[in-house]
Amino acid sequence: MHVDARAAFPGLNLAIIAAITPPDVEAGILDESVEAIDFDCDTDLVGITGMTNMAPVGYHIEDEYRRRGKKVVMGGVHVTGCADEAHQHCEAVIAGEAEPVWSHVIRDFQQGQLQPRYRPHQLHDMTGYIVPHRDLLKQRFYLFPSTVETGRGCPFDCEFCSVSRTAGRGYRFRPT
Ligand code: B12
Ligand code: SF4
Repeated sequence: MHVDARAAFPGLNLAIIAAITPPDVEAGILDESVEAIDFDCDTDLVGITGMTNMAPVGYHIEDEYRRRGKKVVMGGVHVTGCADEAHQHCEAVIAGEAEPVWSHVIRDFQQGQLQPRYRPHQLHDMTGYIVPHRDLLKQRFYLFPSTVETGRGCPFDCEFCSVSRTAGRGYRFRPT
């Protein structure tokens, strides 16, 4: 437990995406909740995640990167439901889980053919789950740096909740 932490938990989504990024592509993670953003950093493609409460800030960050000529793609729970809104701020929206489509996004980007939408047709079955690249997270900035994802989805469908709609109406467990 880190007493000088700036946030409670690190998100694992970008660490998972880094782990499924083709090996010839270098990946890095910047968490705006714990560190300053370097808009002039040397990157070819920026991928942004966020929940609904973070979307306005996420869009602002995307606009700043794009003003500097960077290509931006966005994914996560908010844009999975609001892809048209998000697309006003980025080149491509990944509406759903990254695992089935991320290698296609990278390939299309490398060929200069990014599509406006990537919407996986099925949920990731959680077999062959790749260990997130936690080494890319600044672990000292989190109170509890060692989170573990055990499963996705929910069999209930509470009307106020997005989980069963975005992650499926049932449990998918990660193999022990
Ligand atoms: C863990 C968790 C937290 C943790 C950690 C959050 C963090 N740092 O990431 C804590 C407890 C801190 C937290 C807090 C909050 N949370 Co929360 N949280 C979750 C939970 C349980 C799991 C999220 C997760 O890590 N899933 C695993 C990852 C791998 O999945 P993922 O993020 O969806 O990413 C996948 C895809 O979306 C996609 N993807 C995601 N990003 C990107 C980016 C790119 C570029 C690409 C290509 C793809 C991609 O690929 C990924 C891999 O498949 C979900 C519920 C759930 N069961 O999903 C709620 C959930 C995300 N939380 C929610 C909410 C509302 C909050 C709070 C706003 C609550 C509050 N009122 O304070 C706060 C916000 C905190 C903040 N910093 O502002 C809502 C969000 C709803 C929405 N419309 O956005 C959810 C869905 C719960 C719900 N019942 O609705 N949360
Ligand atoms: S995750 Fe969402 S749908 Fe499932 S029980 Fe909790 S609030 Fe209801």
